[in-house]
Amino acid sequence: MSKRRLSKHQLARISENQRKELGLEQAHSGSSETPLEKCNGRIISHYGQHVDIESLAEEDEGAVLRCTQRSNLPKLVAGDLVVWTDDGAQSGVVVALGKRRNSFGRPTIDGQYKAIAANIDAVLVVFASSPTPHVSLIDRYLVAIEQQGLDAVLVLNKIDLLGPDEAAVLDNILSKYKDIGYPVHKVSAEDGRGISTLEQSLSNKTAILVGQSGVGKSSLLNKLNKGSLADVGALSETWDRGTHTTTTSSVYHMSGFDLIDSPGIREFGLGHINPQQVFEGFKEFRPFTGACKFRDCSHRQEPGCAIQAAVEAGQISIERLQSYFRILDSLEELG
Ligand SMILES: Nc1nc2c(ncn2[C@@H]2O[C@H](COP(=O)(O)OP(=O)(O)OP(=O)(O)O)[C@@H](O)[C@H]2O)c(=O)[nH]1
Ligand SMILES: [Mg+2]
Ligand SMILES: [Zn+2]
Repeated sequence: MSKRRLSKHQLARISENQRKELGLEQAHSGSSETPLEKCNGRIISHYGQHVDIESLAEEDEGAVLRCTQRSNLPKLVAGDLVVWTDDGAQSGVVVALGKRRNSFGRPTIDGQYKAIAANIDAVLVVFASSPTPHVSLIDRYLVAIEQQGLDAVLVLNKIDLLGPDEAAVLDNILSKYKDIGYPVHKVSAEDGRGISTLEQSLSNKTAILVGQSGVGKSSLLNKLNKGSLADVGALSETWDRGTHTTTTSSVYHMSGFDLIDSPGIREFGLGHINPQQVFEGFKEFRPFTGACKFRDCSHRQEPGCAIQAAVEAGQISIERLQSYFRILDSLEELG
């Protein structure tokens, strides 16, 4: 990425966000990790052996520099606040990582949690009519998002492509999530519908776009920016899928908020999550915690099951309960 200068307005906002982060962090600090007030940079993206950081140092605030990182540090991710030192040649070394307020991530192949981005306020789960959306993928995302204590927002993109039948099916899906309490947005990165409402909801936040390859995450970012920033790729001609155009997560400054674009995925594994966390990840189940007759109720066929009763009473949708079972079954297969 080439070095770019940010506008005065953007610089002012970064400092403001930075101060906000410091305030938050000091309120519940007490850890031995690097205090955030010492941080002078923010990771914009991670490429192979390098990271691009945005300087938060007074002298060159907003400048973007390519850095290496000390080998004792964990893998740095977009949104991390760090301490870097200048090596005098328009580049630098990251020497410390500030305490992460939170992170969003997914498991590695051996089931270890791996962060994708840090210090975020909302996760935008993007889906579209094409590639075909899978409700169980949405639910997997929601479990992972809930487990990290982050706010989830559902974004249906490409509404310009919907015929009436398809629109009705998707509306039905969306209304279920709305009932649970998740904000939902229907947008088109093509014709701009829904974009300004989405934009308003992101004010002063740092949000990350996640979802399958090809659903239009980068296109949405460009539309929200009113100009082209991120590369967009066509869908595969043979398969109903994207072509993995975005290859690394990157922070972009928009007007009044920050957006992190992330690479699309095919599957979202939950190898880092245990069955109890899956239950908690279905947030409409939580009021019924401990209410079943049997303490180890599987909620499948036991008598006196509060979850089954809630389904009967229309408080939990049968689709979500089935999705919960599917996720549990997939965890068992793993292991
Ligand atoms: N009709 C229509 N096409 C869209 C819309 N948004 C994106 N597309 C198209 O969908 C394709 C994929 O868009 P991208 O923005 O690259 O998708 P992505 O989610 O960033 O994909 P990855 O980077 O591979 O994860 C491109 O051909 C876009 O032009 C939309 O709202 N309507
Ligand atoms: Mg992309
Ligand atoms: Zn039960």
